[in-house]
Amino acid sequence: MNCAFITGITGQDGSYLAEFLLDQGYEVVGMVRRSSTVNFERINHIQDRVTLVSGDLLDEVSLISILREYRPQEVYNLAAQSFVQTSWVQPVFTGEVTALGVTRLLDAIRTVDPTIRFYQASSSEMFGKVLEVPQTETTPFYPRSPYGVAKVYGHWITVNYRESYGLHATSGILFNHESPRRGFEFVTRKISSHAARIKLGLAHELRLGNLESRRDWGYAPDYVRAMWLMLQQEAPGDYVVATGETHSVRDFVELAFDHVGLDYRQFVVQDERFMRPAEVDLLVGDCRKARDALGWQPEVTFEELVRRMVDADLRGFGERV
Ligand code: NAP
Ligand code: G4F
Repeated sequence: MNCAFITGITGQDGSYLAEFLLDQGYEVVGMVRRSSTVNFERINHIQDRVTLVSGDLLDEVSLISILREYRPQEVYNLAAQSFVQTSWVQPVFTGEVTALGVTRLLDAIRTVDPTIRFYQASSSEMFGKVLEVPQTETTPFYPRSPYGVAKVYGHWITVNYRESYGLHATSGILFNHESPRRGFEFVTRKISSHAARIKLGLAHELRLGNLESRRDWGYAPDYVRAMWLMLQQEAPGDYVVATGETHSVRDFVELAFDHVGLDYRQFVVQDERFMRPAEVDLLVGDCRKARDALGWQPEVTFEELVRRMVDADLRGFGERV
């Protein structure tokens, strides 16, 4: 039985990837951080089918011990301080986890078993103030946040360990991907949860920042499939994973509120607190390489994604009313 080790298993992507790998017959080992309250909501339903181990990307000793004990063939590094806005408030911490954390894990792999296949969760945020439209694997990076800068470091250290030590180290440059399991602080879930709560009479307004920024939004379960496909390739590499479509935050709001029969203009309030010191105005990816080499393509459309998120929140909040 193949064994896969996932950092960030309690997050949106980690939970979907764990489900996917279990379905493929993998033994799944997931790293969780010690905290005073348990936050296993996204993996409650599979908790008895995965092995959860304590560790932290800040602590290389824990990474080495886990690799020595479980001997995985594949490692998926999904753990990160992943919220862009927080990266301006905690830039050093973001760098420690999201940038240097990658080096700690790569070095643990090099020390324990250099045949392990490694996946790094790189991000379209690295393109930032985009230098080319659409963005591909060769588009130069111009990050616009401490998070984006940290991800650029994570990307290049992955390439460097591949080239320096011959590791099977792959960087998946994933564009935004969402789901009903998305954290409430990210704009899509903030919108879907507010549309549902307003419809149910549980809230009366939605405060947002920049409505004009554009993102290439896909569906998270489609994207974790791409991660796995990358590690099944003979050679490691870099892959853009995206839908090729771009929509504004305003488009997302309009669709979400339309879906519950409301006019968003009556509820949305622009609030300076949610504007960013430097914005990424436009992201749209060209995933031709992933399509040709991996046979990957997205299955859920933007409109369907919005509907699924709003419907899930209507059910979730509806049950609590
Ligand atoms: P998420 O929901 O925020 O999950 C992040 C995970 O990282 C959580 O499990 C968190 O654990 C864990 N974590 C944070 N700091 C850690 C540390 N010091 N040591 C160990 N674990 C730590 O993120 P996501 O949306 O699933 O994204 C997964 C990865 O893909 C992230 O690296 C993100 O930056 C990257 N990415 C995401 C997208 C996207 O659109 N979702 C796009 C491109 C790249 P706790 O539960 O304990 O906080
Ligand atoms: O949902 P967001 O916070 O996602 P962002 O910044 O694009 O980052 C996400 O995607 C990246 C991939 O490109 C990942 F690497 C990263 O980990 C994360 O998953 O914001 C999207 C857009 C931004 O332009 C933001 O300014 O929505 C705009 N926005 C407008 N009002 C808002 C809000 N974002 C948030 N979070 N909250 C608002 O009230």
